[in-house]
Order: sequence, then C-alpha cells, then structure tokens
Amino acid sequence: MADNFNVRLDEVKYYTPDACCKEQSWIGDYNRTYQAFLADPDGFWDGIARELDWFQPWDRVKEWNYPYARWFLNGKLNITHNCLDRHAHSQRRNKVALMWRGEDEGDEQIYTYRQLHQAVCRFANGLKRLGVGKGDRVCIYMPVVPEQVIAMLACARIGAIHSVVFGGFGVNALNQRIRGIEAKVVITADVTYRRGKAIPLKNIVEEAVVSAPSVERIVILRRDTDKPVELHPEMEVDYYDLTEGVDRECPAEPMDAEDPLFILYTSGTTGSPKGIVHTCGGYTVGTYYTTKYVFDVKDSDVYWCTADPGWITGHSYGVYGPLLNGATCLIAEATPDYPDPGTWWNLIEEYGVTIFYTAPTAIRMFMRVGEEWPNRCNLSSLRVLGSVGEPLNPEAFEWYYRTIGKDRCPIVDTWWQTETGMHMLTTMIGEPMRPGFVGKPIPGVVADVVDMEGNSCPPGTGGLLVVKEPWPSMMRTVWNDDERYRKYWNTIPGCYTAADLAVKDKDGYIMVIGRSDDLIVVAGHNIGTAEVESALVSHEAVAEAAVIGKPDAMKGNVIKAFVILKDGRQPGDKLKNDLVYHVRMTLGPIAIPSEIEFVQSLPKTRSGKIMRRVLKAQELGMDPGDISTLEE
Ligand code: 6R9
Repeated sequence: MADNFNVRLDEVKYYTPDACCKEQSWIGDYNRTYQAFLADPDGFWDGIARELDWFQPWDRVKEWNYPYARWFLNGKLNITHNCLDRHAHSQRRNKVALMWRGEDEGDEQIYTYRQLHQAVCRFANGLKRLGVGKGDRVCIYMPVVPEQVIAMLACARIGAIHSVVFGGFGVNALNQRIRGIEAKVVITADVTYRRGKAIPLKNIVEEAVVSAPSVERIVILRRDTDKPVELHPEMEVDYYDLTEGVDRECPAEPMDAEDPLFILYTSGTTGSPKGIVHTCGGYTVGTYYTTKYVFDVKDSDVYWCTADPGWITGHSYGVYGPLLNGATCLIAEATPDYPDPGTWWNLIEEYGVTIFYTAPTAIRMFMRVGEEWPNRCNLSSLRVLGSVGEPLNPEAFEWYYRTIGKDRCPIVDTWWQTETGMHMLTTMIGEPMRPGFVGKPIPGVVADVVDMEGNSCPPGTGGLLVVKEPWPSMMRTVWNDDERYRKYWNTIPGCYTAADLAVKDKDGYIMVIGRSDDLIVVAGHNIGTAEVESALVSHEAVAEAAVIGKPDAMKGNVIKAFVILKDGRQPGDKLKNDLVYHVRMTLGPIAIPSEIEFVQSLPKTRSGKIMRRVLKAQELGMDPGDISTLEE
C-alpha cells in the first residue's frame, strides 16, 4: 500500500520549451486557464461544450449525486454528427480524415471527411438491416483497418453501444466479453496481418460465440480476396454485402447526453474484467477538449496515435478526439519493428506527421535498437510528442526529446485511464517539462496525491493518486456491476481512487510510480493477475497459480508465474511450454508469462488470499513489508 517511500527530489531538472509554442497554443497560459476553471467549473465546461453541435441544448451542466454524476442534462447530440457531418458539410469536406497504412507499402486507404461520412452512413444502414438499433450491444473484434473505425462510428451513429475487443485477445477473453455485454452482433475480419503473416480471426470468433446465445449475426470483413473464407449463411454475412444497395445517408440518432456510447473492458484486480461504460455527452466533450488543448490540434496537423482502437487510447485519441477536431489522422496496421525498426519513422516522414502519440514501451524498444533508425528519416514535420500507458522514465524522456523531437517538440506525458475516458494529468504545452513527472492536473480536473484518509501528502511523500471532483468523461458505471463502480469512489472518502501510487514535488508536479493493486502493466497494457491465474489454473496439470509483475527494462513489466502442479504431474520445460501455449490460446499473446517457476506452496493470508506482494519481494530481493497476516 501507499507506505511512505521518499523520493529524492533534490535533482530538479526542467526543460523549458520555446516561448512561441506557448503563445500559439490553444491553451495559452496554463495557470490562468486553470484558475478560470476553478473560479467557475460549470462555466468552464459549458463553454467547451458549446464549441460542439447539439440537437438540443442542456438544461444544466452537471448534477453531482456522489458517486453518480450526470453531465449536460437533457442535452441531445450524436458524437458522429460532431466527428463527421460538422466537417463533411463545411470547408473540411474534402480534407483527409483518415489515412490507413498496412504492412506493405502498397497497402493504403485514404478517406476524406465526405467519404468517411458516407462509409459510416452506409455501414450504419447495413447494421440497421440486421435489426441493430439504439441500445443494442455490438462487439467489434477487428484488426486496425478503416472498417474498424467505420464500425465504431456506425454503431454510434444509430445509438448502438459498441464494445471493441483488442484483436490480440484469445477465445476465452473474447467469449467472456461477448457474454458480458450480451452482444447482438459481432463484427470481425477473416485475418489480421502481423509480421508478414496472416493470422486468422474468424475461427476465434466462431469458437467464442458457441456459448454466447445473444449473438444473432457475425459480420465478416473479408480481406483475403484471393482465398475468400467461406461464410455460414445462417449466421455470417460479408461486411460489404451488408451495405449493398443501402442508402448513403443515415441520419444521426439524437442521443441523450447520458445514453451509453460504448463499453470497454479493462482488467480488474480480482475476478472478471470490468466493462467500463462511457456516455454520449460527457465523453464527447472530454475527448474533444483534451485532444484540442493537450495536443494543440490545428487544421494543418497530421496526427498519429499508434494505439489500437481495442484500447481506450485508440478510442479517445485514435478515433473520437481527433475526428471531433476535424484532424487528419493516420492509423497503421504496423508493428514498430517490422520489417525493420525504421518503419514508424518512415511513416512519420512519408505522411508528414506533426503530432505523434505513443507509449514508453515502444520508445524504450527504439532506444535499444539505436538512433541510427530515426536518424535516417526526416522528422522535421513533428511538433508535438505524446506518451501514455505507463511511466515515461527520465532516460526515455530524454531520448524521445532529443532523438525524435530534436530538442524542439514539447512532450506531453499524459496520465489517464480507461475509466477516466480522457487525459487527466499532463504538462500542458508551453509549461516547463520535468522528466519522470507527468505534470499537473489539466484545467477541468482536480487531482491530488493523498494518504488513506484523503489528506494531501506533502511534497516528496508517496501516496495515492486521486481525483476530487467529477469530470465529464468519467465512467458512469461498470456494466452490470455497479458495486464495482462504487468501489472506485469508496476507497478514500469523497475521492475517485485510481489505484496508482504517486508523489508530488514542491511545484506540484506529479510523478506516477506504478499500480497500488494487482494489475500488471505489460508494455502499457493492463493485465489482471486474476485473469492470468485463472487461465493457468484452467490447465489440467495446474493446481494453483500466482502471478506477479517483474520490472523489465523494455516492457515496463513482464509476467512471472508461480505454479503448483497437481499431484503426479512432472515439472519440466515441455510443461512450461504447454502452459505458455495454454495462456496464449485462452487470453491471447499479450498475457503470456515470460517466466514460470514450479513451486510446492504459495504465501497466503489466513483468509486464503495469495500474498503476491511477498512473492514479489522475494523475487526482487526486497523487504516483504508487513507479513503479520501471512499464514503459518
Ligand atoms: C490510458 C491508459 C491505466 C493505467 C493507469 C496507470 C498507467 C497510464 C500513464 C500511466 C504513468 C502515464 N498509466 N498513463 N502511468 N504515466 N502517463 O493507459 O488506460 O489501459 O486503463 O491504463 O495505466 O497505472 O492507472 P488504461
């Protein structure tokens, strides 16, 4: 827990960006904007919401009935009207909205705002043909292709609630999520391409829907036109056949600000993953605002967020936020080091990317392979660099700043979560940057580092990172499990607890240290210990399992599993491989342990809970802390 760990704060180092980037930025002066927000929080959000199109204005900005908030009460809007129609019916009509790049150079697709509008309307009409309507849940399990974005927007267009599942998840993870939301339709593709290989997705879906009776139809994007996969007509329909002969217009469904927009699953510390619910009004306002002000998006920008829309970063800053701002967005089905570690830098040069948003794990990988790769490319188009997903350590910050940003580009290290929907902490453009520290709450957010009683921690003393006031894009509930929602607000009275440990410096800059719970952040992806453990235990040879995160220079953390075998089962390398394979098949490649140790027993509390903290301390040669609850 948040024991007091003292961080050395005496080696203070700030980077001060060029003054003109502050003068020309949307945010202008951070302190002044923050004070204006504090003086009139509702007025602040009201002003931002007015920059968007609403079918009906709101009566009140917010209603706070702890821990439940409602925002923009009785306001009616549709996020896709704001992402598409607003631009397609203005001088941005022929502006490029979406550029997609596959692994091969020739694989490219480009949509203007007008074209994207039309593609979304057509697919939305296709979904209507299948009987999908407002409030129905649709699962999207696709690779990073334009049709993935189009499917999300088409759902939002007609008021269906989408739930995107990352294409790297396996059968069980997908099945659990489809059943959780009782999806009516699943949208998928025949294959995803990775490192030159076609990886089939359709068969995973077919297995995942077997025990999911809610699913009526599977829509399949057939990418491999040479060998089109066969469709089972009673259930399966081709993506493009569905839009044959449909109208190119599909009016955007007027949605109440508080209607759900999407559900996105995130790993829980115990039990099953949580379906985080975001709503139409607040999420639109929050992602529009942060994309505009944190990244400083202007009409001339070319924006690239490397996250897959299967994660919240891809939702908020790969799709919705940039389209709400009428930006030109690049998406790529590209692995950072395939065919070589120059791929991403080539894309930046080729497309003239100006705003680049990625994760520390990628930055550290590029650091390791050397700066000759980015140095071969002309990266002078870049003007803003972003980071998200895990702490950006000072070494990675400096490398990113010098080698990629050439000492010119501000770095916005953004702290936020699936649950928060939008950026919460960062160093706004123009403010001095402190490597290792994300920065301060953005205007619109009240956050602090506190002890278990909710008292503000003095500078240098670690505590829990909390948010003290509601914000528009906060999650509204956990799908079908409101109890778990209330937990976020009940741990520390009056505060939203993010389960991250943090420390502040004397200037109020916040350093995020890591999770205070049993989530393991591997390469920027949250993985619940519970999920990996239950996958291991579902193997016939395993009696019990416990997993921990082990610090890793590249991935932030890797997973180590401790496994007790059933009587009579022999440990060995073959079994280790079997277990890794088993986890890969059930949860997907992102959750596989990189180390497995066979043990005779596991440290447990008297109530039978595995003390992962003790395992971790042993593993890392640290003091395990209080072990008074440890069983004999
Ligand atoms: C957006 C996203 C959330 C968790 C969060 C924290 C970690 C995210 C961070 C960061 C340090 C940053 N995290 N951004 N840690 N610095 N800039 O990643 O959402 O997948 O829900 O993960 O990721 O631990 O609590 P999500």
